[in-house]
Amino acid sequence: TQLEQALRNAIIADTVDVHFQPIVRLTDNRVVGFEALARWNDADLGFVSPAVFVPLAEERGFIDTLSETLLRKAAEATLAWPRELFLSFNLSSAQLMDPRTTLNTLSILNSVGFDPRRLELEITETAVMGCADTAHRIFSELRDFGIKISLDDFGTGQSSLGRLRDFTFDKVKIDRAFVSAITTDRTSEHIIKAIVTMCEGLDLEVVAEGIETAAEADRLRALGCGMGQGYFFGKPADAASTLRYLSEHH
Ligand code: G
Ligand code: G
Ligand code: MN
Ligand code: NA
Repeated sequence: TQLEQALRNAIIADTVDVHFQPIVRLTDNRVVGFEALARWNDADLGFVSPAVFVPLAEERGFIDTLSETLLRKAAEATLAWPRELFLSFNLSSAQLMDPRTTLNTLSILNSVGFDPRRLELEITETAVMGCADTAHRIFSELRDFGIKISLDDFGTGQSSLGRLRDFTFDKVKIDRAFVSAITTDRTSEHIIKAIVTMCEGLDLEVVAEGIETAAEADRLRALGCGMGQGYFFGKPADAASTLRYLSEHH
């Protein structure tokens, strides 16, 4: 298809970019890390969402190439950051079924000079359903090198709790759907409260995603949620803007 060809060309021409969105500690709003997000603005097609081109790359078997390029770019960008913040990177389901993922990831980090202990890989609940054995092995290999694993979009997939029981995670990211309802809907508030309590018991870190207002941040802080991410703290921005952001925020 036209889209597929354009994406292949963009990967070859190295024009798929990576943006960064801040993740803050809610107690004092200090920036503790950034999530890397793929951005592709095609000369002919205009802006294409990663929600479209990531699945396409997976389906056509070039997600590895795309993802490796993005991870390299993201890790390189962190070298200019003024302090040691973590980098969170989204891993696709196809990569969790590919036994080469661990070595590929480590060799990129090694060549860039990025400490694996600063990397977190985000995985959605549906992604770990595909090939549980391979995913288990990849998880434990990655964690042996100090890479952390986050469960992304928590609460919206199928069998969220089953995932928590069957796999070892370091962090849970509460889906935006719960967060955006927290100030208006008691049910969402109770659900978030329960997730926070559960994560304390399981010794998991918690990030609330999609925080857009001060009221939402206040509510989450009061509920004991450790970290937050969303437009209220900062939108995803390119490497240069991220450096500027870091010089303006503590
Ligand atoms: O940034 P945005 O909301 O447009 O992202 C849409 C979706 O694409 C999200 O689910 C996000 O996790 C995913 N995504 C963004 N960048 C990457 C990436 O580099 N790799 C993978 N696998 N998914 C990504
Ligand atoms: O699936 P994942 O959680 O990786 O997707 C992250 C996406 O959510 C990013 O692509 C980003 O564009 C989007 N996002 C981040 N913060 C906010 C927010 O505060 N509001 C909304 N609507 N989207 C957000
Ligand atoms: Mn994510
Ligand atoms: Na998410």
